[in-house]
Amino acid sequence: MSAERTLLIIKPDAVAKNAIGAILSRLEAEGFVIRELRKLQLSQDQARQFYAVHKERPFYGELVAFMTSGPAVPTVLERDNAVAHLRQFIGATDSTKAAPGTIRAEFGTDVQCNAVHASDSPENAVGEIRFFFG
Ligand code: FUP
Repeated sequence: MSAERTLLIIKPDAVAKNAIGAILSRLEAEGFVIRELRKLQLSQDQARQFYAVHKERPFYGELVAFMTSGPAVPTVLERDNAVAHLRQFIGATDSTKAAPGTIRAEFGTDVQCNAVHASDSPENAVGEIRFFFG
C-alpha cells in the first residue's frame, strides 16, 4: 500500500507530563515517519475551530479550555494505511477504556486528558494537516 499522511496532536496533558519524546519514539518504532512537527499553544479561536464538529456537545467548552491550557505538538505522520493504523495504535477515546499498550492507555488519564488526537478519516487528515501546516 502506498504511503499516507495523518495528523497527530500530542495534547497539553502529555506535553505537561514530559512525554513528547516517549510518544514520538513509540510512533517511529511503529513505522511512522515524522514529516512535520511544531510546538505551539492553541488560541481559543483555533481550538474552537479545530473541534467545531463538537460545538453542540456538552463537553465542548471544557475541551476547548483543556486544549488551550498549555503547549501542544501537532505532527504529520506518514506510513502505509496511516490514518487507520494510527487510530488503532492510539486506542479508544477514553483512556480508562483504551486497550493495554495503546498510547492513550499508557499516557492519558481519562476521556478529556487522553494524551493525543489523531485524524479519523483520510479526508479529515487532509483538512487537519492544512489547519496546522498550510
Ligand atoms: P476521538 O476521535 O477519539 O478524539 O474522539 P471524539 O472525536 O469523539 O472526541 C474528541 C475529543 O473530545 C476527545 F479527544 C476528548 C473530548 N471528549 C470529551 O472531553 N468528553 C467526551 O465525552 C467525549 C469526547
